[in-house]
Amino acid sequence: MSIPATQKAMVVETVGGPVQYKEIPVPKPGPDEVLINIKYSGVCHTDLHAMNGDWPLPVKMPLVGGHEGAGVVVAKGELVNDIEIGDHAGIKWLNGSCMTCSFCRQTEEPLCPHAQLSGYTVDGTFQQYAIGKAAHVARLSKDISLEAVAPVLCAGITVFKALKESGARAGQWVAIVGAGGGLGSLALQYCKAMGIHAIGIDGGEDKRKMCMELGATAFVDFTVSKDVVADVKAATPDGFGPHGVIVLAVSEGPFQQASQYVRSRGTICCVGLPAGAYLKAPVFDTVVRMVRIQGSYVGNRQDTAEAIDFFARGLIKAPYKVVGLTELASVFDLMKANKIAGRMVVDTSR
Ligand code: 8ID
Ligand code: ZN
Ligand code: ZN
Repeated sequence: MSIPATQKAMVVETVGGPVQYKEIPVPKPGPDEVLINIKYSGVCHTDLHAMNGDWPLPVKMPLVGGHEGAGVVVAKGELVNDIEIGDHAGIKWLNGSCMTCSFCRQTEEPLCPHAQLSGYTVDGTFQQYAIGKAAHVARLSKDISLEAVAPVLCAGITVFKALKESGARAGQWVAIVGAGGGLGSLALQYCKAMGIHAIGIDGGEDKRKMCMELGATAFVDFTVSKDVVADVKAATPDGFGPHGVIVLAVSEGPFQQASQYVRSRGTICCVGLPAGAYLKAPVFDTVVRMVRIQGSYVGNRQDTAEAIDFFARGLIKAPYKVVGLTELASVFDLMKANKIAGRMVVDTSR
């Protein structure tokens, strides 16, 4: 396989942007790494946070963002022997971890203090050739569509993990806050596949229509509802509210609102990462209703394999739209305005 010396990439030079289409060198994989010819990459809201330097976590600059990259392995280091040139593979948020700390030893590698993050602390997938640690790249069978699976590599893994963390079982109810977005649309499909009733919460008729088509049992439009709390509770058969809440929204309000409609004994899983936001819930209510509030952060290698397996079995079909890599800036503009229903995926060849 011939590998060019240079390639096309979208590069952010300074915090705050903009993203610029550039010709940059193709990186060389280290001994435990693979080089993947990225064909498609999903665009996650995290990529926007990275460009804007929103979080209390230093971001690499200049930066090639992106962490939902699917493609073909074109080179590998000498220590890599369980993945071959020509195999299909995906680069996810967790690019690598130390494998020896107490978190890594217990397959809690997202908590590794030395973790490398794709499109954040190391260059990611908004380029034609990207590097991943062989131990962490997602294995993809060749019959899987690379463009369709791309969003699963962050959004899918993350919501699948959050649903597991929520403890919700088949037949129970979960509210998906931000159901019309990238993570949300996949969450609705995982709920459906897992036999969980989903109450989608988001804004606008387009998102309502999409959420109902994706299998939500009910939808609450937070932009028109006079009382979101009452509407969410009323969507459950006994009116006591959902057993789980997966908060994916990129604003602080819904994180605090969730404690008002979650069912007693229920779990609120915080997944969205709005800049500078804080959690606030009444202590009295949290105690006497035995509410659990917790964070959920991507997934480990096993969650990755399982999330992809759901997709490979044809159980996960969330809407996505493919545009050229050169259009990344306009994707970010739509994302800022909350105008993307589902996921946008960039094609690195154009
Ligand atoms: O591991 C993690 N915890 C993880 C992994 C991946 C992504 C966390 N994230 C974070 C991202 O960094 C981002 O902060 O999850 C958040 C959502 O990512 P996304 O799904 O990629 O974003 P999106 O496609 O823009 O969707 C967000 C949706 O939230 C809705 C918007 O309308 C949009 O559809 N929303 C908002 I903003 N406020 C809402 C509200 N009050 C709301 N929906 C309901 N109620
Ligand atoms: Zn992501
Ligand atoms: Zn570690």
